[in-house]
Amino acid sequence: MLKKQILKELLSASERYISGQALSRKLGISRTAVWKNIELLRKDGYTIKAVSNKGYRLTDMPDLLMPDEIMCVIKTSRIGKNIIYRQRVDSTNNLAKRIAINEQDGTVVIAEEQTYGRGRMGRTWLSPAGVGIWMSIILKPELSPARIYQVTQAAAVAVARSITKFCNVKAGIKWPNDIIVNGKKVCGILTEMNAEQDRVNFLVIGIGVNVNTAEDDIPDDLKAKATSLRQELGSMVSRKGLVINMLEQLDDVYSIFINQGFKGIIDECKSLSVTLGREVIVTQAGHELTGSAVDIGYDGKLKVETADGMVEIISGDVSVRGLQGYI
Ligand code: BT5
Repeated sequence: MLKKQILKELLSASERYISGQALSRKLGISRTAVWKNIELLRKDGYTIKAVSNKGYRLTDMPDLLMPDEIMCVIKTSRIGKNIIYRQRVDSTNNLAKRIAINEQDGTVVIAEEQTYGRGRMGRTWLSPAGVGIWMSIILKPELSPARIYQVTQAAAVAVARSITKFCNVKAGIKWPNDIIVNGKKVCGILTEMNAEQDRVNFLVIGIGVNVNTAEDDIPDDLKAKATSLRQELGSMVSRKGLVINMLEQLDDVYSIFINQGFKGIIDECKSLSVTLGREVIVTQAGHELTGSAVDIGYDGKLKVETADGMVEIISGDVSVRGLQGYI
């Protein structure tokens, strides 16, 4: 707690030095306690310069997704007020599901590395250390389990918005859960829930973003489909800055969804879509259908015009002609 308060003071002092005396006065603690917590911050990887008669100045920060730093600056009403951080975990979704019952709505689990990152239907999600954003958000909405697929789309809107704004590159949504930049996937979303027949106990929204992954670190069989923001922008991206922005956008879009329902986000869903107006192949429980993606309904279902008429889809694997290798 003290460590977090001192970090906050150092961050707001920016380029200026702040004296140990000023810190001890402001936080109501002894100068020894100030010094001890400065040492703890240094152990976490912060470079803090100490100059006699001037005080302390933060000169460098680790490129780690440290919760204290995120919680200090984030401006949200619900999401990210509580952040649980791990260097390495099997899957942030697994950890989130294990602890969700006892954690508050909006709790975020973030890891630097996942050893068993998961995609949908038991697929593997590559999550190497220090280059991505691998996080899960615990939500406790009063929502029928039948509408959970809409929350995935709300999250996709927030992620696409955030990447577009923060990285200044156009990110689109491949319905329902992929975020696409320049025709390739940079992010996937995995929503899981714990529910009773008509009541959701909790939801876990898992978000995986390839931020600074180098081209060589993407396996050959994925190169045609997957990319990272670093590859598309030609420069490194601050994971911390992006995570903060993303949590703020998630908080905003989720509030709109809770207050207004899916209709509050439908326009943005459509305008960010890279699926609409394209030929698609949808695979659902082993069945395949081909058609043209013509609309997203007010309930979030994808409307596909097929040779046999209009079909409405809630979930499934969608291949879009012209994207990720579908010619
Ligand atoms: C997804 O599944 O796209 C959902 C991914 C969710 C990952 C997050 S990370 C935090 C949280 N914790 C978890 O354990 N998971 C969530 P799906 O649509 O099924 O796509 C999976 C497919 O994408 C794989 O079969 C690969 O073909 C491909 N893939 C695997 N790793 C990838 C990566 N890092 N980037 C892009 N594509 C990848």
